[in-house]
Amino acid sequence: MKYFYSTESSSVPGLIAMEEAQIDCELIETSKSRNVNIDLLESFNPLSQVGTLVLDDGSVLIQNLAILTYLADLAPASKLLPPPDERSRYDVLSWLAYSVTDLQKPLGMGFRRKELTSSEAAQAELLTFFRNTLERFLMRIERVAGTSRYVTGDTFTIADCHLYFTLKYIKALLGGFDELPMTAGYFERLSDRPSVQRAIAIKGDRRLREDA
Ligand SMILES: N[C@@H](CCC(=O)N[C@@H](CS)C(=O)NCC(=O)O)C(=O)O
Repeated sequence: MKYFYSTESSSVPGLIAMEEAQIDCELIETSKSRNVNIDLLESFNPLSQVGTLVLDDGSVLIQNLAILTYLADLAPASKLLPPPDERSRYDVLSWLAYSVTDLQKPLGMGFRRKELTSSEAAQAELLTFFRNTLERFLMRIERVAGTSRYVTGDTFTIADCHLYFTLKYIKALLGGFDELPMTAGYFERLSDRPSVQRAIAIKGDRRLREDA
């Protein structure tokens, strides 16, 4: 498999899942600002978005929801996603969908507010709107993170892989998690996870686990 990624982007959850499940993959770094591997990425994904996963049969998979589910199902022993006959599988998918939609969309719009309007007053109103929206949605995490290590219990899953990414940027947009102490603790637990630290340190083109 090949995985097109860029550092500090929504392709990081895929890297975390591969590190966690010890999946071998060729990693291809892309960068729009440095024009690295962009033409190559576009030849596989016309939207030119990362993560883009190219499977061994040459077919292409995009969207975190599908990529993370695929990676977890490749390595069931990793327990990143329970099997289809377990009810808890659908809780993990519910949390993953919440992260890629309810959280990631207002987050992205919050950061791009200057592209939505040139009026500084309107930008400030938009920032308040997106912050309020995110704080309301974050109550779902705040309610569970005080009683369990990860969002669906004590097992780290693909939902946590993605939530690490969204929470990192939500923290930057909100200016911290001062009003959300359980979410702050959960984000620290995610940040301390060795697979997360290895994933965020990945740079350049390389092969994961050549020795595997
Ligand atoms: N919904 C997609 C989002 C993918 C996405 O927006 N990727 C961004 C990086 S965070 C990207 O490649 N942006 C470059 C572009 O759109 O030109 C997913 O979950 O995979």
